[in-house]
Amino acid sequence: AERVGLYPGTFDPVTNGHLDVIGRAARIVDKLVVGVAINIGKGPLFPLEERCELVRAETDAIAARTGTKIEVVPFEGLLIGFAQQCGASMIVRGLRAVSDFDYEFQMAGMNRRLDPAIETVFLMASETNQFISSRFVKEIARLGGDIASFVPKLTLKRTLERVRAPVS
Ligand code: COD
Repeated sequence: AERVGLYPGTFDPVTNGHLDVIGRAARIVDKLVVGVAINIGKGPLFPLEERCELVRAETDAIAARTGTKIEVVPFEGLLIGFAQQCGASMIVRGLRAVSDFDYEFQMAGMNRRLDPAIETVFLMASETNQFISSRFVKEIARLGGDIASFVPKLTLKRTLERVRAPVS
């Protein structure tokens, strides 16, 4: 049977850290769904559609390189329900520092209670990409720092446009 993995996140915006995890996940599943959460709570910088567009722009090359199908799909509501809908047998999450652990540990535990058949799998990015976070990318861009080595090209362009846009 086809092994389907779901990599969920906010991707506001997608970074080289996310892409690193996607590349690794693509090597262990037959099909990878990248689930882009609406996540109003986080007050995203990018609207949902644009976050999806930016992820899509980068995943074609990964799909070609690994031979894995990659679908970028927006979702709303409960993650585990979306995972079931996708036919996913695993949820992929990335781990950076110990600081991610507590949140990820609780999330994996809760999701296991909700559906014991879906396994959460943690992947680490390479040393170069390990420390990158969407939150700091946005903060550095706002403060005029150079984010070129943290995000892919299109994301770089769009992020600079957004942080430079006058506040309306
Ligand atoms: N290296 C490795 N991993 C990384 C890196 C990096 N440099 N950067 C990010 N990651 C990992 C993150 O740790 C995370 O695992 C993933 O990539 C996505 O990151 P984000 O920040 O884009 O996404 P999150 O963490 O905001 O996503 C949270 C969800 C939207 C998945 C979560 O809130 C959710 O499931 N919402 C739906 C409602 C729900 O079901 N809630 C109950 C959950 S138990």
